[in-house]
This record gives sequence, structure tokens and C-alpha cells, in this order.
Amino acid sequence: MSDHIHIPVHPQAAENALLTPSQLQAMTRRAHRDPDGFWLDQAERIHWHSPPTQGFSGSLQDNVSIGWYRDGTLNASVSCIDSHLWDRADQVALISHREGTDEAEKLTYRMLHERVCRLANALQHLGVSRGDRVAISLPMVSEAPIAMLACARIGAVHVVLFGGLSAEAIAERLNDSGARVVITANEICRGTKRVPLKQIMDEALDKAGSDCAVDSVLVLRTTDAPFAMLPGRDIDFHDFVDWFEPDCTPEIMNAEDPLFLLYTSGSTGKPKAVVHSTGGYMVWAAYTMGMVYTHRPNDVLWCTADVAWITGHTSVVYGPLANGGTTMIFDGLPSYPQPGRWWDLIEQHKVTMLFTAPTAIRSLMREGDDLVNRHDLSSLRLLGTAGEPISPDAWMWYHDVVGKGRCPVVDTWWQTETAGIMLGPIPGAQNLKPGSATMPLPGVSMVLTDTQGNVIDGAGEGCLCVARSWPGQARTLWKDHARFQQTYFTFSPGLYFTGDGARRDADGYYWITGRMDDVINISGHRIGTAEVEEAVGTDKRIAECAAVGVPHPVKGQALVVFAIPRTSQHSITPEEITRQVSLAIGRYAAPDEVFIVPDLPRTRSGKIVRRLLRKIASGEIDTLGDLSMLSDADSVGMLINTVWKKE
Ligand code: 6R9
Repeated sequence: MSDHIHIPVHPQAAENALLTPSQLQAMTRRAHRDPDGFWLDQAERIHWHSPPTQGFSGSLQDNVSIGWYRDGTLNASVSCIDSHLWDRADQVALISHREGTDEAEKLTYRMLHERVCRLANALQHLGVSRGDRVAISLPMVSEAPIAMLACARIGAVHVVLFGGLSAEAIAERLNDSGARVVITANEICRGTKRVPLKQIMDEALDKAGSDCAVDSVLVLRTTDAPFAMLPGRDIDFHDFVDWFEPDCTPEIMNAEDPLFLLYTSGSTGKPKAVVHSTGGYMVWAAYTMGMVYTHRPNDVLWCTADVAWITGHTSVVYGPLANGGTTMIFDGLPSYPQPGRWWDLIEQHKVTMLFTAPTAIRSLMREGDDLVNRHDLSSLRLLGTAGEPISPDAWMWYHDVVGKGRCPVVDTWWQTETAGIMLGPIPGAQNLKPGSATMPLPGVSMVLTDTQGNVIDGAGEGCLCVARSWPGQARTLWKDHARFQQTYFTFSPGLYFTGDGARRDADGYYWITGRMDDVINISGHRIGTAEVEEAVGTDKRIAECAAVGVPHPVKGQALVVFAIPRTSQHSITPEEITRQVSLAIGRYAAPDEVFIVPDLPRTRSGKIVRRLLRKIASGEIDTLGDLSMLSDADSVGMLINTVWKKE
């Protein structure tokens, strides 16, 4: 129904547009006709040491191998910083606002260069060299992007870890990545809560045991809270780094050398580390952010994503800086110490482009329009969102109340694996439809298939796949190319399967229908139900369990766990199970509800029917459908009683 709602281009957006509708069409046609020529042209958006003459090389069939710009060499930090020193050394590159302060730290490109170089030299002094992994676990402070860029400068591969991970989850990632150095802070503040990051890292390093390759830990003091330092391993960040030279010769990397690993959840087993290249990733970051977030002089882009997500990598650090823009970070919450905190900051820093997740929009919307209207948000010219589906009503609120109808809302669909935006509007050149991520960017060969992998033409619904490689495509999973092939390329040989379902309407607009695998999305955090089930199942008292996602008005989805005790003697409480998940993965993955049940609905072959669990947990008990495939239909009645007698 909402297919027919078009939001036409506002005159102000048309004025700011980089492309007219016909230029956009011409670009799309050219990319289709001559992909290599098109992507070699786009490669000119970044700075190369020696520019590439080759586009794509490899194959998405059989033995999947993906390479782009193989004969090009570059350094990502040079493209993000040094290449701008001749014309905008004194332009602000990074605004970093710390909660509890009135003034932000503003680093010009020249200052950013100095800070990155000092840390790069310090890391080299610690023995880090080309190809070594460095783990970064920091709050949203200047040192986070600086640490990423310092790794890039010396050819080290950064692995940014989310501050909400448990010690166990960190230990697993440190060992898997083989990180040699860790850069962390003593504490992260989230409103009135404090997360003792250093203490958790100490526990993680203990748990990591003898397999762990970490020999140095740089610790940034973000608060006055005391913390322990292990002599010989732990080093105070600024006491050490500030002594190094403010210039550092960049390491010249091959386009296909990895720039970073990023852990994300999948539908099976342990979290996987997606590997991104240097050349293709940088072109993709510059291209996608350049097409959708059209930086102009004096633009301030505030993407509220944490640097530990792909959005933080591409939309906070690499994309805006490759394009010579100003990027802003903030380490606080939207409504702390009082509602309206974000609006204060937009007003104070004259933010022109805001990019956030639908979860944040939904919770800000609940605070009412008055709060927004009390602020002068006239600096805004573009509003963006990513990470989860945005409902048409939240989209309209963002557009009408925050953007006053002047600012295009760009709903962008992408993934850790795609590195940058795949579906999204080109502002000013396309009409918008609230709730739709619009269309593929020029050069992106998005297709829909049926469940057998056959491509569907025209309007229809199916599995979202990509038919051609793109420069930012993940190259592999760290140390597990077989899993990479198995996860993404076996569904329909020659196509990359995203794991999402989508509908394409008669105008060619895409509407994401959600994940088709067992990955759920809580407030934009991607969590594998298999990961949660593994965490619960390690308790000897549990015989079997199932984790499902159910709709949630603010978080998008909520996590519900059903657990069967081994015997009636094995008593266990929902609180114990919640704790178990927090310890194994992190508090962010703690279930919203846990039900201890005697059994679960199964097919005759013994498979748990998760579809029914989702319906029961979300209260849709009148539409359970056909139960004839169950081995024991009575189990459903019992389950409904257990779940709903709680109310
Ligand atoms: C960027 C990011 C990827 C998954 C993806 C999809 C969901 C992302 C979306 C969206 C609907 C959008 N997703 N953007 N769903 N509309 N605009 O979020 O990466 O953390 O890897 O998550 O998020 O399900 O497959 P990542």
C-alpha cells in the first residue's frame, strides 16, 4: 500500500543534488555496460600510490575468489589524511564531543595527521608491523578513529571490538585474530552506568591463556576511575604515545592487502571475522558515502554509530575522511543527562547530515515533537538511517518533525559484508518512498530470487542477492574461506546471498522484509540465535533450548529464549540463563524473556519449530496455522499456558 506514497524531491534537496535524475540514469547504464571502466573511474575518488589499471579479477562461482584493483598500491591513511593536507590542512576533520563537557575537541586534518603518526610510530616501536593484527576496544573518543588510521598507516590490520562484549567473547576474538597489541581505555560511561573496560580486558587476557599473542596493552584514561596496570605489558596511552615523532612514513600496501577484520554474527556457530581489503574497501567507502552523503565544504556529518560496527568504520571514519569532510563523534546517549541531548549537539555543532539507526529514531519519537521543536535544527540538510527496517511512520516523523520536510531521508541498506551502502537513494535525484531503501546504487547488480535461487524479474518478493562483485565486497572470513563460500555462495552459485528477504515493487523500489536466516536484529545489533543457544546450552542443567526474535516496538526485535531442563531435578531460573548469555556474549545479547518449559514443539523428525515459538512468544496464538506436522500437538497448548500465565 505504501508503495504508492511518493515523497517528491524538495527544491532545496534538488539544489544540493550532485546528480540530476537523467545523469543518475546515465551513470547506472554506463556501470552496467562497462563495469571495469566504471569502477576504474570510481577508483579516482581516492589517492593511490600507483593507480590501478585492473578492475575485478576472480570469480563468484565454484572456488570463490574476489580481487579488485590488484595492480594498484596505496595507504588508506594517506587517502584519508595526507591527500587533503595541501588544500584543507586547517579544516576540521574530526569533532569529538565527550559527554559531561560543553566544548568538543576539534582536530584539523593537520592535527589528525600528527596524532595518527605519533601512534603509528608508537605501535611500530612496540614491534607491530605490516600484516599484524591490533585489537581496539575504545569508547567513541578521538583516539578510536586515530587508532584505526594509525594501524592503516603501518599496514597493521585493525580489529575493533565492541565495548559491550564479555571477557569470554573478547578472549575468543583475541585468540582467533591473533592480535599482538590491544588499545583500550579504563572505562566507558553510558549515562550513569560505568563499564570497566580495562578490568574486562584483563579478565579476557587471563581467559585467552597461552594461545594469546598479545604482548602490549595501551590504556587510555577516559575517567578518573582507578585501574590496575600490569608492569611489562600495560602502557599508559598518552604518557607513551605523545613522545613519538608527529610524522611517519606510510607503508605502501597492495590493494588486496587486508585493511581490517570485523566480527559479526551469522546463523550458525561462532561469530565470524569478515575480512576487508585496502583498495576496494577504500573506493567503496568513498563512492558510497560520496554518492549518498554528499559532503560539501562546511558540512558536518554526524553518524551516531559505534566505531565497532561497519557503519562506524565506513560512515564515521573512512568514508567521510576519504572525501575530505568533517565527521563528528559523541560518546554519550541520546537522552542523557536530559531528553533532547542530541538536538542540543546538532544545534551547537551545526550538524548538516545526521545518520542514525531506526531504534534511536523510534525512541526519540516517543519523547514527543516539542523537544525537537524547541531546538534550532535549521543546519540539517540530510537525514539518514541504516541497520534495520524503518517503519513508514518513524520515517515520516524523521522527515517531517526533524527534517521539517526539507531534508531527504536516506534509508540505506547494507551489511558488514558489503562494507558500504548497496541500496539507498541518491538525494535530490530520486523520489522517496517511506519504508523503502529505494534502489541499488549505480554498479550494484541487486537481484531477487525464489527459494530455489532462480532470478525473479519485475515486481515480486524473494531472496536478496547480488549478481556481480563490487569493490567493497568482503574477500573472505578470517582463516575460514570454506565457511565464506558455504555461507554466501552455495544458495545460488555465482550469486552472493545476503541472508535478507526483500520485495521489489512495480517502480523498482526495494522493501526489505527482514532476515531469512537465524540472525536477529536487536536495536541494530546483529545476534545469531545459534550463538545464544550455544551460550545457554553450555549449562549442564539444560537439555535443549531455542532462541527466537519477536517484534518489539522500540528495539525492532527482542530476544526470547525457551529452555528445557535436563530432568526435573535440574532446577534453573530464567535469571541464571540471562546471566549465562551475558557472560558468554555480552550484556547487549541478554534475552528479554526466558521461559523454562518441559518440551518444545517439534516436527516428526525432531526439529524444533521456531516459527511457532515466535508466534507464541509474540502473542499471535490465534494464527498458529497448521499443526499437523508436529510430533505432539499437545505440547503447543502446554507452551501457551507456560508463556501466557505469566501475564
Ligand atoms: C549496516 C549494518 C546487516 C543486516 C542486514 C539487514 C539489516 C541493514 C537495513 C537493514 C532493513 C535497512 N539492515 N540496513 N534492514 N533496512 N536499511 O547494519 O550492518 O550490522 O552487518 O547488519 O542489518 O538484515 O542483513 P550489519
